[in-house]
Amino acid sequence: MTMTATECVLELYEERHKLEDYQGGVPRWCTGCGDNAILAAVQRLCRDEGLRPEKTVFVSGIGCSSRFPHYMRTYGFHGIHGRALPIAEGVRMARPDLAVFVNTGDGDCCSIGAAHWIHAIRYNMNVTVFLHDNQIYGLTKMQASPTSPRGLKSNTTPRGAYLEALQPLTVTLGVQNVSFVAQAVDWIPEVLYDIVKAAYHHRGLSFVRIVQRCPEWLPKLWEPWLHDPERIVMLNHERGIQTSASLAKVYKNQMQHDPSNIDRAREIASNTDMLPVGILYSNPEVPCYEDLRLSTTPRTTEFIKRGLEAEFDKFTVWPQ
Ligand SMILES: Cc1ncc(C[n+]2csc(CCOP(=O)(O)OP(=O)(O)O)c2C)c(N)n1
Ligand code: SF4
Ligand SMILES: [Mg+2]
Repeated sequence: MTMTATECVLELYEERHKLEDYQGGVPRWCTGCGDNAILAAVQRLCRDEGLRPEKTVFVSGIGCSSRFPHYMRTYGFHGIHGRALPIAEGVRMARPDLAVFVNTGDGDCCSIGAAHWIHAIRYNMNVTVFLHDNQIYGLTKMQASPTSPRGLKSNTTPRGAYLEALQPLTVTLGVQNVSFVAQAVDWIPEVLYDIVKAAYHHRGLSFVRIVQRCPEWLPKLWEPWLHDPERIVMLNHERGIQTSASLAKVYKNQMQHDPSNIDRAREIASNTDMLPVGILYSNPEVPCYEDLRLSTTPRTTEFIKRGLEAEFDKFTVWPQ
């Protein structure tokens, strides 16, 4: 069927979505919660990339941050505590045509979900993961998480947390098949957006740790970094992201870092004296699990029906 020019224009017009088309329920997060900034960046990404709401899924676990899918007008799955990653992998395996995102908290990902986190990195499925790291269990009212700083007083550590904080970047960079690791902070929206965009475009599992402020339970935690921008190191590279000239006037600590260099990425991540912001590592050549699997097992309707029948036949009770 041939189309007239007007019909073509109309069709293109229908495909374009406005920001409001991605906005779901009104967020119930506290005023000043860093989750609001992450939501704004992600909704902007969806609009700019023209993601089709019916072809986009946000999967989460449990926590304040895990309320994220409710605030998107796309498909969503508010899952089980710690289980966002395996749910997202299941979605991706069954529907490789969908864009799949994960929103997970530091408790959700690094505590109860830690085993899934490690294996998800190794499986390297094409999923964009945002770790909302506020260094505390927010929803359940202030228990220490694995990323809480040593000495932090909380309901479960009234004398202060005894252990050094777990570092999500070094853990992720240590896992076989890691393919994309970045770090953002909620209070630099321009860079947060650039990182979210680079993560979305990466083929494979992209892991973005976002330093997210929780003004309700830890209002002072990030003040030193807010008051002294030189404590932040901006990672720049032509294959990563570039700090704009106006931001570079504020964030003067700039570093050239080639994101294909994993040894340097590990060095940067393990230096806890600085807070690197940018893309630490990116390797699009790492195979994705769904590509390996789906290339050998085509998911046609006929194939699925045959598989199901074979399974049911195993339980058939034949009359004697
Ligand atoms: C199996 C299970 N254990 C414990 C809980 C209670 N719980 C709900 S959210 C949460 C921690 C959330 O912390 P985090 O993932 O950091 O999210 P935040 O609220 O900080 O965004 C806990 C322990 C639960 N819902 N399910
Ligand atoms: S408790 Fe903290 S993490 Fe939860 S909504 Fe409030 S500010 Fe955000
Ligand atoms: Mg948390």
